[in-house]
Amino acid sequence: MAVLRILRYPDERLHKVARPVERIDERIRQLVADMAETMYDAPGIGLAATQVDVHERVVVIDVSEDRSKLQVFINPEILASGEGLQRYEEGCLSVPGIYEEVERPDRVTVRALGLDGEPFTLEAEGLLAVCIQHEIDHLNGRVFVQYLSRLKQGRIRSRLQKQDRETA
Ligand code: GNR
Ligand code: NI
Repeated sequence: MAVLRILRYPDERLHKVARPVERIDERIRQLVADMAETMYDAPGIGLAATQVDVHERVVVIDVSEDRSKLQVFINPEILASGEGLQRYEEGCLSVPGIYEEVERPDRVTVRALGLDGEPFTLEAEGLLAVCIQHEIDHLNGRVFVQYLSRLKQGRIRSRLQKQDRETA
Protein backbone atom coordinates (compact mmCIF):
# COMPACT_ATOMS: atom_id res chain seq x y z
CA MET A 1 0.00 0.00 0.00
CA ALA A 2 1.08 3.56 -0.59
CA VAL A 3 -0.07 7.11 -0.03
CA LEU A 4 -0.23 8.68 -3.49
CA ARG A 5 0.46 12.30 -4.42
CA ILE A 6 -2.70 14.35 -4.99
CA LEU A 7 -2.78 16.81 -7.92
CA ARG A 8 -3.65 20.37 -6.94
CA TYR A 9 -5.82 22.85 -8.80
CA PRO A 10 -4.99 24.53 -11.20
CA ASP A 11 -3.09 21.50 -12.54
CA GLU A 12 -4.41 20.88 -16.07
CA ARG A 13 -4.30 17.08 -15.53
CA LEU A 14 -7.36 17.52 -13.27
CA HIS A 15 -9.33 18.30 -16.45
CA LYS A 16 -8.59 15.04 -18.29
CA VAL A 17 -11.59 12.78 -18.88
CA ALA A 18 -11.03 9.32 -17.38
CA ARG A 19 -11.61 6.18 -19.47
CA PRO A 20 -13.68 3.19 -18.32
CA VAL A 21 -11.97 0.30 -16.54
CA GLU A 22 -12.03 -2.71 -18.87
CA ARG A 23 -10.85 -5.40 -16.51
CA ILE A 24 -10.74 -5.48 -12.72
CA ASP A 25 -7.34 -7.07 -12.25
CA GLU A 26 -4.52 -6.93 -9.72
CA ARG A 27 -3.47 -3.49 -10.99
CA ILE A 28 -6.95 -2.04 -10.33
CA ARG A 29 -7.15 -3.75 -6.91
CA GLN A 30 -3.78 -2.20 -6.01
CA LEU A 31 -4.96 1.21 -7.25
CA VAL A 32 -8.10 0.98 -5.09
CA ALA A 33 -6.03 -0.02 -2.03
CA ASP A 34 -3.63 2.89 -2.57
CA MET A 35 -6.49 5.35 -3.19
CA ALA A 36 -8.22 4.24 0.04
CA GLU A 37 -4.98 4.69 1.98
CA THR A 38 -4.48 8.13 0.40
CA MET A 39 -8.07 9.18 1.23
CA TYR A 40 -7.82 8.05 4.89
CA ASP A 41 -4.39 9.62 5.28
CA ALA A 42 -5.48 13.01 3.88
CA PRO A 43 -8.11 12.71 5.51
CA GLY A 44 -11.00 12.99 3.07
CA ILE A 45 -14.41 11.42 2.51
CA GLY A 46 -13.81 10.56 -1.15
CA LEU A 47 -11.16 10.36 -3.84
CA ALA A 48 -11.31 9.96 -7.62
CA ALA A 49 -8.45 8.32 -9.56
CA THR A 50 -8.06 11.54 -11.59
CA GLN A 51 -6.78 13.25 -8.42
CA VAL A 52 -3.84 10.85 -8.24
CA ASP A 53 -3.14 11.27 -11.98
CA VAL A 54 -4.66 7.93 -13.02
CA HIS A 55 -7.25 8.62 -15.70
CA GLU A 56 -9.50 5.61 -15.23
CA ARG A 57 -13.03 5.56 -13.81
CA VAL A 58 -12.38 4.55 -10.19
CA VAL A 59 -13.77 6.25 -7.05
CA VAL A 60 -13.46 5.46 -3.34
CA ILE A 61 -15.76 6.99 -0.71
CA ASP A 62 -16.17 6.65 3.06
CA VAL A 63 -18.71 9.00 4.63
CA SER A 64 -19.05 6.90 7.82
CA GLU A 65 -18.40 8.51 11.21
CA ASP A 66 -15.80 5.93 12.26
CA ARG A 67 -14.15 5.65 8.81
CA SER A 68 -14.98 1.95 8.58
CA LYS A 69 -17.28 1.77 5.53
CA LEU A 70 -15.20 1.98 2.39
CA GLN A 71 -17.30 2.13 -0.78
CA VAL A 72 -15.68 1.40 -4.16
CA PHE A 73 -17.25 2.53 -7.43
CA ILE A 74 -15.80 1.36 -10.73
CA ASN A 75 -17.25 2.93 -13.90
CA PRO A 76 -19.96 4.76 -11.91
CA GLU A 77 -22.93 6.22 -13.76
CA ILE A 78 -25.73 8.43 -12.53
CA LEU A 79 -28.94 6.79 -13.73
CA ALA A 80 -31.30 9.39 -12.26
CA SER A 81 -31.15 12.61 -10.23
CA GLY A 82 -33.73 13.89 -7.73
CA GLU A 83 -36.07 16.75 -8.50
CA GLY A 84 -34.87 18.78 -5.54
CA LEU A 85 -31.61 20.63 -5.06
CA GLN A 86 -29.41 20.91 -1.99
CA ARG A 87 -26.69 23.42 -1.18
CA TYR A 88 -23.63 22.03 0.55
CA GLU A 89 -20.34 23.64 1.52
CA GLU A 90 -17.85 21.59 -0.46
CA GLY A 91 -14.13 21.13 -0.12
CA CYS A 92 -11.68 19.14 -2.23
CA LEU A 93 -8.33 17.53 -1.52
CA SER A 94 -7.16 19.02 -4.84
CA VAL A 95 -8.21 22.53 -3.75
CA PRO A 96 -6.82 22.65 -0.20
CA GLY A 97 -8.19 25.22 2.22
CA ILE A 98 -11.07 26.36 -0.01
CA TYR A 99 -14.68 25.73 1.06
CA GLU A 100 -17.59 27.05 -1.01
CA GLU A 101 -21.29 26.31 -1.34
CA VAL A 102 -22.37 24.34 -4.39
CA GLU A 103 -25.94 23.46 -5.39
CA ARG A 104 -26.61 19.98 -6.75
CA PRO A 105 -29.50 17.50 -7.06
CA ASP A 106 -30.37 16.21 -3.57
CA ARG A 107 -30.69 12.55 -4.60
CA VAL A 108 -28.98 10.36 -7.15
CA THR A 109 -29.34 6.78 -8.30
CA VAL A 110 -25.90 5.42 -9.15
CA ARG A 111 -24.90 2.25 -10.91
CA ALA A 112 -21.32 0.96 -10.72
CA LEU A 113 -19.22 -2.16 -10.49
CA GLY A 114 -17.83 -3.28 -7.15
CA LEU A 115 -14.30 -4.61 -6.68
CA ASP A 116 -15.69 -8.09 -7.35
CA GLY A 117 -16.83 -6.93 -10.80
CA GLU A 118 -20.51 -7.25 -9.86
CA PRO A 119 -22.79 -4.38 -10.86
CA PHE A 120 -24.83 -2.72 -8.10
CA THR A 121 -27.27 0.16 -7.90
CA LEU A 122 -27.39 2.61 -5.00
CA GLU A 123 -29.79 5.40 -4.08
CA ALA A 124 -27.98 8.19 -2.26
CA GLU A 125 -29.08 11.36 -0.51
CA GLY A 126 -27.44 13.93 1.75
CA LEU A 127 -23.64 13.97 2.01
CA LEU A 128 -23.23 10.68 0.11
CA ALA A 129 -25.18 12.13 -2.84
CA VAL A 130 -22.98 15.25 -2.78
CA CYS A 131 -19.80 13.20 -2.61
CA ILE A 132 -20.74 10.80 -5.43
CA GLN A 133 -21.53 13.72 -7.74
CA HIS A 134 -18.31 15.52 -6.75
CA GLU A 135 -16.25 12.39 -7.52
CA ILE A 136 -17.94 11.62 -10.85
CA ASP A 137 -17.29 15.25 -11.83
CA HIS A 138 -13.56 14.59 -11.21
CA LEU A 139 -13.69 11.58 -13.58
CA ASN A 140 -15.20 13.93 -16.17
CA GLY A 141 -12.41 16.48 -15.65
CA ARG A 142 -14.54 18.86 -13.59
CA VAL A 143 -13.45 20.43 -10.29
CA PHE A 144 -16.08 21.91 -7.93
CA VAL A 145 -14.68 25.44 -8.29
CA GLN A 146 -15.99 25.39 -11.86
CA TYR A 147 -19.50 25.85 -10.41
CA LEU A 148 -18.41 29.19 -8.92
CA SER A 149 -18.23 32.60 -10.60
CA ARG A 150 -15.26 33.32 -12.88
CA LEU A 151 -14.19 35.95 -10.35
CA LYS A 152 -14.05 33.39 -7.51
CA GLN A 153 -12.30 30.85 -9.73
CA GLY A 154 -9.61 33.41 -10.55
CA ARG A 155 -9.10 34.28 -6.88
CA ILE A 156 -8.83 30.61 -5.90
CA ARG A 157 -6.37 29.97 -8.73
CA SER A 158 -4.10 32.84 -7.62
CA ARG A 159 -4.30 31.85 -3.97
CA LEU A 160 -3.29 28.25 -4.66
CA GLN A 161 -0.53 29.24 -7.09
CA LYS A 162 0.90 31.56 -4.43
CA GLN A 163 0.68 28.78 -1.82
CA ASP A 164 2.50 26.37 -4.16
CA ARG A 165 5.29 28.91 -4.76
CA GLU A 166 5.72 29.46 -1.04
CA THR A 167 5.93 25.75 -0.23
CA ALA A 168 8.18 24.90 -3.20
O1 GNR B 1 -12.97 15.22 1.69
C1 GNR B 1 -13.81 15.78 0.98
N1 GNR B 1 -14.85 16.43 1.56
C2 GNR B 1 -15.94 16.92 0.87
C3 GNR B 1 -16.80 17.78 1.54
C4 GNR B 1 -17.91 18.28 0.91
C5 GNR B 1 -18.18 17.93 -0.40
C6 GNR B 1 -17.33 17.08 -1.08
C7 GNR B 1 -16.21 16.58 -0.46
S1 GNR B 1 -15.16 15.48 -1.31
C8 GNR B 1 -13.65 15.79 -0.49
C9 GNR B 1 -12.58 14.82 -0.97
C10 GNR B 1 -12.30 15.07 -2.44
O2 GNR B 1 -11.70 16.02 -2.86
N2 GNR B 1 -12.83 14.23 -3.27
O3 GNR B 1 -12.67 14.41 -4.60
NI1 NI C 1 -12.46 16.54 -4.86
